Amino acid sequence: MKPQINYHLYLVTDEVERCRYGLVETVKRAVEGGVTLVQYRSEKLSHEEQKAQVLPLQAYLRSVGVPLIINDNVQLAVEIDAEGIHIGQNDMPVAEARALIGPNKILGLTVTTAEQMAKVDPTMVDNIGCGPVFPTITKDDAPPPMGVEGWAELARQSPLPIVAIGGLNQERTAAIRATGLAAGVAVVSAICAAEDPTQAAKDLL
Ligand code: TZP
Repeated sequence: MKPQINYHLYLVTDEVERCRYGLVETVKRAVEGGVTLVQYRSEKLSHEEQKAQVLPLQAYLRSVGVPLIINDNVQLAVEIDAEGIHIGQNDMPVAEARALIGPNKILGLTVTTAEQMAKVDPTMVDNIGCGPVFPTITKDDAPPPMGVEGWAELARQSPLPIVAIGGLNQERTAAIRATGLAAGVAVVSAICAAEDPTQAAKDLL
């Protein structure tokens, strides 16, 4: 059975050196504030380094029943039996990713244009990550920000639950939620770089 996912407050982790209290402790504090889903994302580390980092994180998340999604590294997700993966348009084709993870895992896909949205196959994909809504310092190769209206336009065309990402803070998250179109919001720095990740999470609920 596919896990039931609550996308309301989706924490995406940054490289550990940018998590103020280290990876597991930062995530722990954030979950205490209400994070509902966690994605492990590392752009720099080798497979083995990622695995060494993610296993203690997975152990903690399992203990509290919060699902773990792995960004890009489908093989890692399969190896550690994570709840799902998130891939971009330039990663492997969704059908291939779905075949590797099987029918009972969550597959998230990044969409940034109407053309990409029109091609989404809801029989393969479970959720859409869409952004950056605002400028972000976290993703080097991010396309230009689309703004809340641009995001809402894509969200109206989404055949699946859609999550907003990119430069989101308390006020901007409220603007996204006010559209009534978001299954959730995803943040990196608003939580990972916060002095108090628990309070930061609470402020984004
Ligand atoms: N994809 C689009 S923007 C982004 C990703 C992974 C980074 C979002 O990070 P932040 O710090 O919440 O702007």
